[in-house]
This record gives sequence, structure tokens and C-alpha cells, in this order.
Amino acid sequence: MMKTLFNERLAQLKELYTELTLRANEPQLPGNGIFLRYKHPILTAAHIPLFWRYDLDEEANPFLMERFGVNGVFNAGAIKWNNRYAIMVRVEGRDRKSFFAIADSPNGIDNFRFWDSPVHMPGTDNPETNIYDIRLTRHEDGFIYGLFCTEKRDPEAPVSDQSAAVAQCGIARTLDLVTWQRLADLETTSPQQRNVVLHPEFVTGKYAFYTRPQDSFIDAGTGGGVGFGLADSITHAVVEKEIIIDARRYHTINESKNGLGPQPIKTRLGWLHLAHGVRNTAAGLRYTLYLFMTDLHDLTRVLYKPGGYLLAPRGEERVGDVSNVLFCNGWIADEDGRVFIYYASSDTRMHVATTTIEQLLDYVVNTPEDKGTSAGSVDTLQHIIDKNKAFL
Ligand code: M1P
Repeated sequence: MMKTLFNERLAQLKELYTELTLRANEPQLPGNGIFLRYKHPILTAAHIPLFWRYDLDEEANPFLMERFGVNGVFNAGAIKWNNRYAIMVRVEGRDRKSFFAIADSPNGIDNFRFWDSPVHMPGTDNPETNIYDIRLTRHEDGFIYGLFCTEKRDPEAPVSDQSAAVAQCGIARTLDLVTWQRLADLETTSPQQRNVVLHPEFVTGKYAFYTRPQDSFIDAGTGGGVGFGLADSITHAVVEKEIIIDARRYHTINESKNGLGPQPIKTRLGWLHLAHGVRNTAAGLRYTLYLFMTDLHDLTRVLYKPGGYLLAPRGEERVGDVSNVLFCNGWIADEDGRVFIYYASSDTRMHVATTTIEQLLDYVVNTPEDKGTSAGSVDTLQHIIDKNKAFL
């Protein structure tokens, strides 16, 4: 083959791509006893296959230019699929539009590879501009559901405002993760919705939804926190009444807003929930992840809620398109009790943290609650110190 600029660049790109996608990941020891972080992100824009980004026809593309640029891959739903760990990631192009694509791995921590094509998500009669942040639920009705945010320009906004948007919850289902049937968007009484999650079991014969009512696109406003509601049908789901089960609270990690993350995990003690909490700072919003548990029978009853965050942005996770953000909408509870938490940092890249059901139960049951004041925090700490004196 004649040595051309095209061939030379292609060889370099292939080498780098192979190195990246075969790179082994390592846990960062000793961790905090609750979970382990890993050295490398598991998926980045650089993992997008070369045959998506480049026109590989030398005649048409002699400089081997990128023809389809990807800005970031983040906020992935997750599911165990054919004995592999699959994440359905939000791919954001340079044009700011997001879409879904699936990547999977044999061990859940490295060697993630994108499937050949992105997901072709059907639209509705009232098409959206953008879709993102899918939550995957294997429902007891036999389908896998994907609930995601659909976004369109606010039809009430004046021409001078080209950023006002309306967010709602899109619903689709599949049996193979490839072909999706789009159902009607969720209807609630709230002006907007984001971070909606489908509960995996029927509740009194109905479909159960975790919601996040919000007054406007960014501000939750009177939307008080993580909500819960029931719908008779899934093909045209209507939630008439939302009960707030995890409210926002002054001077906590979720005082500005919060939202449920992935589908809850059923355990012997209750349903484990991972959520994001948002607080405001002089440097902008800060998103961290927290855990709580609800009752096995009364899904609106919070049994345990440790104070503060479980995971917060650290090191390179702090920097990205929207800095100081951790977001999670996918985790996998394996048959052997291991849990893979797939979280995104700063709206840019994907990571994994590993733990077990037993560790999460210990954490959720035994971590002190937020007592709401500085004095309360000191009381909590002094109690630990006093107890430890016997062991020093
Ligand atoms: O930019 C941080 C996150 O902001 C939104 O989260 P929330 O719904 O809580 O406001 C979402 O757009 C999410 O995708 C994004 O990661």
C-alpha cells in the first residue's frame, strides 16, 4: 500500500484506539470501605468507534478528517445483558444533540466497546429536539423500559429567548435493546419532569413511577423533591397524584434540587435508591450522589437516609463541560452480590465504582443521619470518638 497521509493517520488512530479500549482498569485501594473507585474512566468521547467519527474513504476524505465529532459520553443507564455489563450512554455530539448508544464489557470495569450503531429511538407525534439520561428497568411485565428526558423549545418563549425549554419524560420499551417501541410521554400535573424512573414491580396492579416535578427547565421551584405516583397504563401513562418521598431541605447536599438515579435495587431490608443532590455555591451548582432506603411494602416510606453524600466529584471528575457534577442513572446488581455503580463526571465521561449489597446495606443502615445543624454534627462525631476510646 502506498504510504499516504491518510494511511499514516489511520494507522496511528487505530493503534491509539486499540490501546485505549483494551486498557485494564485498576481499583484505587484502599478505598473508604463503602465502594472502590477505579483509575481510569470507563468510557470517554475517545471510545467512540473510528468508523462513526471518520469517513474512511480516502478519496472522499484525503486528510482523514473527523466528520462527526463527539463532545462527551455520560449519564448512562445500565443493565446486565447476555452475561455482559451493558451501559446505554448519552452521547452528545459537537452540535449539542444527545442520543443513546450502548457499550458493553465482559467484566463491568474495563474493555467497554460500543455496539456497531447508535440506538434509533422512535419519536412521538409531538417530536422533541433532544433526548438524554435514560433509566433502564427490567419490569415484571416482561419488557425492558427506558425512561428518558425529552426536551423541546418552550413554545411560549419569545423569539428573543432561544434557550427556554420544556422537559418531559419519554417512555420506550424493548426486548432486545436494539428495537425500541416508543410509548406516549408520561403525563403528570407538573409543568415539567426530569429524572423519572419506573419501579420494576407492579404496585397494587399499577405501574409505579418515581418523578421529579419541576416548575421550569432548570429550577425545581415548588417541585419539592423526588416524587412517587401510580399509573393504570404504561402505553399512555398518566400520574394524577405525586407524593414527595424525599424532599429538598435547607443547608443539605440537595437544597437546590434532587432527582432519583437508576431503578431501585430490592434487598432483604428494603429498596435501595441512589439519587443526585444539588446545592448552590459561588462557583455554580454542585451535584453529588446519595443513597437512601425505602420500605419493601410502602414505597413512599423512607427507612434510612445517611447524612451527606456517598460520592462527590474528585480530581479530574471535577472538571468538564459542566464542572463539579457527578450524576448516576445506571447501576447493576450482580447475582453474586456485587454492585457496579456507573456514574458520570461533569457531563463529560463515564466511570465505575464497585461495591456489594452488603456494604451498601451496612452504609445505609449505620451511617448517621444529617442532624441539620453544626452542633448536631459535632454530637455525632463525639459519639464515634467516645466509642472508639475503648479500642485505642
Ligand atoms: O448538568 C448537570 C445535570 O443537569 C441536569 O440534572 P437535573 O435534572 O437534576 O437538573 C440534567 O440535564 C443532567 O443531564 C445533567 O447531567
